[in-house]
Amino acid sequence: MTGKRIAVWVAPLLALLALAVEPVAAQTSLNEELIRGLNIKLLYVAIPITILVELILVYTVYRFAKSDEAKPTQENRRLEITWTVATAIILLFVGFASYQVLGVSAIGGVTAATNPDAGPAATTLEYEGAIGPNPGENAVQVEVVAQKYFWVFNYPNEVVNGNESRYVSTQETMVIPANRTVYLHVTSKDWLHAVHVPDLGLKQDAFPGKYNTIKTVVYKQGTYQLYCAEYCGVGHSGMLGKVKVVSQEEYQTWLDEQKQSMQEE
Ligand SMILES: [Cu+2]
Repeated sequence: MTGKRIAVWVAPLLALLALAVEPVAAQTSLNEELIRGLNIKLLYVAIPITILVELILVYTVYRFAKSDEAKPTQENRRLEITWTVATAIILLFVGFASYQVLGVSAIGGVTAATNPDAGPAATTLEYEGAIGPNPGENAVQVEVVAQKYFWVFNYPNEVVNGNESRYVSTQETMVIPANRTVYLHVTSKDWLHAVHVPDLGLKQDAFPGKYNTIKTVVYKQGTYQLYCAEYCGVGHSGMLGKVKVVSQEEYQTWLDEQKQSMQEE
């Protein structure tokens, strides 16, 4: 290969790699930012390929429409090498870009493998599978319990009056602070449900008898819609909730108020 030909191959490869590591603009949450960023990167690659393939198709139809006898292409080594290398470059790009996103525990899953020194998970049921935060990670832990047809959000670390078995617990609206790591221990009390907050890029199955932990950092304060994303019966479409993201101060005030009102009960 001549220097010029190598440059023809290397230049697009470098461009693709640069695109793969390029950060995208801040979104609502870490999860949403990573997922959307990957989608856009893949779209940048997919659109030119689509246009190229369609152009070749239209050209071929036009050019050979009047041929009586189609002549098949004989062996063409240069063409074969071209499409093999071009496909390899694209697949490498897709693999590299996807791995960068899937390798992040907020997307790929908070598993024991990625989190061997995990601290204790704050849960209230005797189930397996919940993974706690990393050491030194100042995280909020919320237990998300699905049930026909509503959501319960427990804050087991936020005990009321020093009584370990009494903790802050809410229904319908989960309150979390912005810009702080949040671990959600998702489970169910009856059968299959799934927690889904599309605007935050969060989705996880709720299994009875087992925890699935997901993780996020929300950047933007606001109220986000929460859905059940697993058909669970006649009340499924009404199995809704809200995620209210507030500042750290507001979050603390809200917790104190909850504890106060529970003490008075
Ligand atoms: Cu459900």
